[in-house]
Amino acid sequence: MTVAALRAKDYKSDIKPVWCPGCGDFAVLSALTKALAHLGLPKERAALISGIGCSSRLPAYINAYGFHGVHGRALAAASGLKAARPDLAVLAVGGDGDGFSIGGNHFLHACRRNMDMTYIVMDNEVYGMTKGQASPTTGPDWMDSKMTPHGPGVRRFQPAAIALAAGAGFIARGFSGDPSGLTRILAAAIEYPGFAFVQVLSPCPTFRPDHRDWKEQVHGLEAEPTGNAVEAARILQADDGMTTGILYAEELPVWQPRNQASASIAEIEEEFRL
Ligand SMILES: Cc1ncc(C[n+]2csc(CCOP(=O)(O)OP(=O)(O)O)c2C)c(N)n1
Repeated sequence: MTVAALRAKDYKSDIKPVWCPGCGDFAVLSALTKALAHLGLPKERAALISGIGCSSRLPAYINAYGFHGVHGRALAAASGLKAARPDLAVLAVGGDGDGFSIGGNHFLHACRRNMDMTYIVMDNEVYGMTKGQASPTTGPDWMDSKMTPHGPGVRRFQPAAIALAAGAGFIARGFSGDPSGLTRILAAAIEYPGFAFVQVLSPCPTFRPDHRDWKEQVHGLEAEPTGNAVEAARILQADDGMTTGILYAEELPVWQPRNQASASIAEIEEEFRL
């Protein structure tokens, strides 16, 4: 019996997104379902893991396995799942606050551990869910938050450069206003054997209406994706934060737990009995 190919809409759950009108995350959801359909990944082979935030709601809108965990811990949960179920395509998703602030330490170590998973950060340079505080990627002089009325005043976190320094082998940046470019990047990230990091510039029209001009600011990487870390460092040094494309892709040793033998719940209980 042949199984009918899945279409993008087959990966959409019947839960209606509660994102604000114009939120860039709608386009990320749609690009992701298209990438999954393009790859022909069966729904029962995909798992989406998130922390907390508007963007972290995404797993609820995808018709696959999903886990909506605690703030900043998407990568920890995703790593545990991948260790236990290496057969699954594991995707961690969330926002810049979730991933680079409270989850920043997990981001660094996920990059260097290089488990085979995809990490999609919908970067809107703000904490959307908690109504618009500055995040690590907010510029130093953004003054629209009552929490930082004079601007955060600190340098931005540079997710792509930091991922490279921490040892990630696949680093890309997409834009929700370029859905077909984003679909291609997401498909390549899911296919990549190792930790694939995708920063998606995904505007929050509610708290960052100034991002309307992102459309004019983004520009595609002119060079072919490089597998040379020194060349990638040069690209990222010159990067204005708006360069889209696959910025670095090199296959590196993938970490997996040595002992895949699984214990029964009874055996685990026995081991921990006092
Ligand atoms: C331990 C903990 N601290 C703080 C919060 C409050 N909180 C919920 S979402 C969030 C930030 C979300 O921002 P981001 O990850 O950028 O996602 P967005 O909502 O912008 O998509 C914060 C601080 C929380 N839920 N748990």
